[in-house]
Amino acid sequence: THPIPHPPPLPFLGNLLDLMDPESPLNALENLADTYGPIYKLMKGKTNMLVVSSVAMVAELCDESRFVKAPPMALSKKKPEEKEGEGSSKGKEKGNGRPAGMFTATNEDPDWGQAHRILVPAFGPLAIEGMFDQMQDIATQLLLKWARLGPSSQIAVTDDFTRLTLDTIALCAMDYRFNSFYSDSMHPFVDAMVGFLSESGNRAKRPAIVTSLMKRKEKQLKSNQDFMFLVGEDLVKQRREKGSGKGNTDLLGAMIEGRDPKTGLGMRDDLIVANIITFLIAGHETTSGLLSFAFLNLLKNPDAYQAVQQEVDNILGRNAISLSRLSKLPYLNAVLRETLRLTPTAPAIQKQLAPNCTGANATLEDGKFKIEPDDKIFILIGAMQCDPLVYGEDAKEFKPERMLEENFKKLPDAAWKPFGNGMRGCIGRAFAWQEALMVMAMLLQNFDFRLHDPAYKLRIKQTLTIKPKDLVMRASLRHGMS
Ligand code: MNH
Repeated sequence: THPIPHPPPLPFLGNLLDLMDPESPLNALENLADTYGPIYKLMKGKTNMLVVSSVAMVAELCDESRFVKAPPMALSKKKPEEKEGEGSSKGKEKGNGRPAGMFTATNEDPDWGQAHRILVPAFGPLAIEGMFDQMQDIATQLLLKWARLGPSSQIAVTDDFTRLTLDTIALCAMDYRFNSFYSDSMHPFVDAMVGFLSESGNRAKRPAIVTSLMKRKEKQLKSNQDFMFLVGEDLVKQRREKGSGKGNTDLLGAMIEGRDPKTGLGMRDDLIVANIITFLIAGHETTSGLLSFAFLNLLKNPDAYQAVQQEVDNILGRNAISLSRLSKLPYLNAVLRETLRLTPTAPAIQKQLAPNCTGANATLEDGKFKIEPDDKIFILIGAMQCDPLVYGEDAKEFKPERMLEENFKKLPDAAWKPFGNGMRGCIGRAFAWQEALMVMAMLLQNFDFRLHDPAYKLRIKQTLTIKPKDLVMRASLRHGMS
């Protein structure tokens, strides 16, 4: 075996300082990959973090019999303490007294298995198609806002896309309206969520010992979390009282009424609440980032912009959007795929060795690099998706053509993983895709866009996800309002 390259660690802080890039820790990790190669090691506290960025090694990491998801450090709770009984746990026994939502749970957590089995059909193609009208409702609010603002207004792109995606997931998941387009200040739930996310993100960058000294931050984090849970509990209670009446197109209804085919049991209320919060968080920042980067790419690449607008005009004309027309937009699909290749908005995922994985299986590149059971393996999705061995020397350029179906099909499986992998891959993928296609199509159909500052240069704003920083556009209606 070969030693895994690594920058020199510092006593006590480990390699933490290497992550202290003024722009973003992600940037720092990518720069280190340029120096140390497609696999390198960082010491963070007591654990080693292996950072991987080649398609070949990611292909191995996608083998679910050898590697499993390691729940993200920034969000993970303390270890679950002893659980009572089997199957669905009593739930109050976890580190902070609350169960883990699907995103943060481990594979072994019976709460994950239960939620997964109940929710996979609720996120399936038919259910998502059933959400079309609600998605369109919110998209129309955005359209009207930009139409009324008029061509001389400066549009804060990521802010408005965040309003859109948040209102969309809340309406589709639980029939609740945040009405973000009707107020300058955010809904109190959203404030709590933003506070919670920003402190969770900051924690990932600080040594644990520093965080443990910041009592005020600790209290704030907890009170934000308490508030989200209170609102969530209230929503579940109200729904139980009035019944869903919406069938299974609503995720809250599916969780309240659904039974686990394996155990016959329904989900506990505290688990439903944890997952509602998970969907609101996982379901909005990523999609809003995707939409923002997609517009930036189009505005920086006039040929692609023209091609996609032409396609939208050919297929939609001035007609209302429908599901069947949305399925006929290959170039727009390619624009979204290429955007998530260059700037995957969930920029990294973590793996670790599967339990009982030993010998040659516990290595990468045929025995070359040995992996230890405690190692956390960090996949830099963006760097991996620019692997020159797969994407060539122009890998960093925006070229939607390489993502048209006939070319996309020929890529190695591991070469495009913005939605993660296998059974722990994104459950909201079809939801996000339908929403993004619809919004892009509606906006391109109705507006001409330009950058407020034609010289805008991309800088990344990183929280748990990434977005383009300070992106400002102007929008003018192409035809009158109909
Ligand atoms: Mn989503 C998991 C990316 C939209 C809900 N999502 C993941 C993972 C990635 C990801 C990557 C895997 C994480 C890991 O391996 O640790 N998700 C995205 C992107 C978009 C997105 C790039 C939009 C673009 N996700 C959505 C939407 C929802 C959602 C929309 C909900 C409505 N995602 C989830 C959930 C999981 C997840 C829940 C965890 C699934 C599981 O582990 O069972």
